[in-house]
Amino acid sequence: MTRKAAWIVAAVVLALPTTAAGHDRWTAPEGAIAHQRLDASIWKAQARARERWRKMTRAERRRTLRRERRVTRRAYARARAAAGDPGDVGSWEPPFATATNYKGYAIHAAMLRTGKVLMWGQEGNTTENRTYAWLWDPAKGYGLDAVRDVTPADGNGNIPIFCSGMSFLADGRLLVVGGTVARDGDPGYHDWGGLNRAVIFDPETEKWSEVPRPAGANGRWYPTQVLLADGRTLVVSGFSDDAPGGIFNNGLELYDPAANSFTLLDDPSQQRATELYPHLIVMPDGKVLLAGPDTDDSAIFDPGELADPWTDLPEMAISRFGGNAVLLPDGPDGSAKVAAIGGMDNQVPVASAEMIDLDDAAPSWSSFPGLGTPRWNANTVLLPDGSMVAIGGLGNDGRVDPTPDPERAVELYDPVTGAWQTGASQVETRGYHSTALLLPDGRVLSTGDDKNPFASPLGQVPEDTGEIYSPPYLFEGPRPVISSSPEAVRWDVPFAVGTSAPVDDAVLIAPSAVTHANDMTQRLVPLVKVADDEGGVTLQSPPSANVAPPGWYMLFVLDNGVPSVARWVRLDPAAPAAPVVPPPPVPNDPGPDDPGSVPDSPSVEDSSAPQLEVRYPTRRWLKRLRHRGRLRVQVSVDEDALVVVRLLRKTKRLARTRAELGSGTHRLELTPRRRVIRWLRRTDHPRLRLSVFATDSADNETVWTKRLRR
Ligand SMILES: [Cu+2]
Repeated sequence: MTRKAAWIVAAVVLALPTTAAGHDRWTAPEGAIAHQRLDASIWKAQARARERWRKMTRAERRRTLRRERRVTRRAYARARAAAGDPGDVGSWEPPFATATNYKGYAIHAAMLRTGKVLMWGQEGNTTENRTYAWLWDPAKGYGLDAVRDVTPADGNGNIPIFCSGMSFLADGRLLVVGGTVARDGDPGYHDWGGLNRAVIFDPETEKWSEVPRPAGANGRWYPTQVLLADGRTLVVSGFSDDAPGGIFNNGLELYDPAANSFTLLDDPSQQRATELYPHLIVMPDGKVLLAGPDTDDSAIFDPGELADPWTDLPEMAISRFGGNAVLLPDGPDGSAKVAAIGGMDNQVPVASAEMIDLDDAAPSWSSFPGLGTPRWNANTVLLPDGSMVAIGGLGNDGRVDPTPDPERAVELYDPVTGAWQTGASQVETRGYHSTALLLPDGRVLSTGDDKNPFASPLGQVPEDTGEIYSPPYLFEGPRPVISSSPEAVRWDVPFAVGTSAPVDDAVLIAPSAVTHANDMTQRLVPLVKVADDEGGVTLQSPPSANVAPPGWYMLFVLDNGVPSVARWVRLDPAAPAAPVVPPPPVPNDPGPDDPGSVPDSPSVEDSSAPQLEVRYPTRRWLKRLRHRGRLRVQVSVDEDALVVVRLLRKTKRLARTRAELGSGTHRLELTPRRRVIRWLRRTDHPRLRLSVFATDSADNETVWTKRLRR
């Protein structure tokens, strides 16, 4: 950056006191100073703990670890005993080590399409400016045996990529731009400076490669990246490498994977001064929404108008540094709704949230249901059933606080009720520099936090740990299984997926690449079900790369809200034109290929009524109706029959569904009207009855009826 540009930036920083100007500066300069003091106190305590650890004999280290693990086990047992029904609050597994001996903590975490999780942070057992990176392979279990060192290095040594930007390329490789070239207090620096390098991690080879930086490029510390619909990556914000540190790099960059090169967008009309780690999300029209964290970080970037790409939107209500921005799941045509959740405003952690809907005629930020507890540096993870979970964060201003805190309990957002509900508690604090992401098996990994070792119950373990959360849907009955799926599909085409049982929903979820409460990649796209096939479903891929940018996604199918384990599917313009799709079966139609068969005709001798079997969620029927607004009923008949299912209150019919069914097992769905659902939500003990009539073609009828109990 030129000296003039730096001067302009400095002027902007002075003019706008809410613009961050340092690693731990969020708001006013006084606050920045206070925070640096706090940060220094943590580092000093960490340095003392490291020194103690270094001086210990092997036996002493073993004893300390044993003691810490014992206390952790007890804390875990206590948390588990205190938690409610896992079907309501979910459930945590005990912490497991991912890095030890102060090697590092997961400031960054990325879910790779190989099923492994790539993590990295600042190397902790040295005073040098170094990164430690590692791969956790969940298939190998938990703990250090399942972890492999993949620290990036070249001929000149370690590449300090911590505090960089991170996002996936269309082929599944992870692009990492920037990092830390100088820390606050390093020679010549009184604030942080960004690394002027970029690297790519290939999940296939599990190796890093370096991308050349163009002439005139500068460093980036705390930048954000976003993959565009055309496969290029936009890079925004961060501190440059210029001494003495703390100088914003306000130019943008575009990375083009075909040329493996960056283009600088440095023109004043293209530049934008944002808070560090701004939130950037591709919208259904292909433009990029800037959604915080500062109030004036509210704008649209148009990649089709690079000469003058920015259009301001109305400001957010409050500043949300360390808050989350989540693209709220909407229909298969994409979502233009983004929620900004929690964060820190004027040094005060907040529970509130706000949202914007770009489909509105005049979009502006309005209120969104707030969390139950203030959180900054939490992570909010999208779940396959369209709900989300807020994990960790801090409710205080970041001081070392060893006492258990309410932020250790997750909060679950239900889009049907539009409310957050407190869930189960984890054992460790996951605050500043913590990460969380969805695993392909539907569980959620929570890891990191730079207050280690103080985050653990005894505060003495030189380890980073992970904890895994199982959301309530994993306790609600059998999971559907995906038996087959294409590896790659184009946009807007039908594709067949083999499943173990009929399924009602399917979603694609883009894997997370997350750091500093900023998930730069997660996105949930519901899919249209085109047809139920024999042994599976036909789904329609997302309509465009704006709705679902190119790359690898986790495909989940859901049965009554219970997700399968995901299969990896790539959205790729070069995918085979039309994946094999079986024709939708027509019940009772012998088809043109079967001229020998004759249609069943009603038999005059038929005097036996259909055999009827009915199953429904006996324990959860009311919850299903209240939350999902519908109830699935499984009906088995031994001959062709007209089946009518009714939900009754005394003699009043609340819902009905009818279908002509062939011999076999079928699923039917009851969807009462909205006012019935509202009534159910406010009635503790609704007295309802479920009745099923099956009538065959000779008018023989079987009736099944059951009083529903809570
Ligand atoms: Cu940081």
